[in-house]
Amino acid sequence: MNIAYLSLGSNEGDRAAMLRQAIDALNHQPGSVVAVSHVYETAAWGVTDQPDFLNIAVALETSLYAPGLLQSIRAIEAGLGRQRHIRWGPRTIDIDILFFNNDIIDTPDLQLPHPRLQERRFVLQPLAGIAPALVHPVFGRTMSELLLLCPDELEVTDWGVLP
Ligand code: GSY
Repeated sequence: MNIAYLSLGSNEGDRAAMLRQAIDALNHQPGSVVAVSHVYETAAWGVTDQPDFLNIAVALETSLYAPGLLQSIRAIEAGLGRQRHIRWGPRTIDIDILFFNNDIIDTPDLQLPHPRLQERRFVLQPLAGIAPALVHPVFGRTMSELLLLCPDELEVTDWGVLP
């Protein structure tokens, strides 16, 4: 069995419902969601002139390998209305693979660990809640340490458990 850590975000439609539906779909298809972080309302990163996101991190046990998981995630995103028009623009759901075991992958379709996770408080804050001692296989730092070192100053507000 493999363990993947995922970041989920939504800033279009009923954001909390989108996150719940994405968790249901992950449980239905590629594996079992074994941990869900608090939900955070977060200012948009990248293109900042867009609505705030709700973000969570989850741990997923799966028998798929990373490329199969990516394919399954893309199908879930499409099923939840995700359209890939504007890079870093608003979206009903976004699911990013952050880690897949300790794998290091660098292909055009998939880079693992996620190459920008250490720059994003909206990723690290939820992730450190469910996996504080998880060690980044390249940087050798835990998620708690990366959160302390993160330079991102965009606002991240803890909403508690996903409603
Ligand atoms: O990369 C994930 C999609 N996304 C997000 C996000 O999930 N949260 C915040 N706060 N900003 C974002 N910008 C993008 S693109």
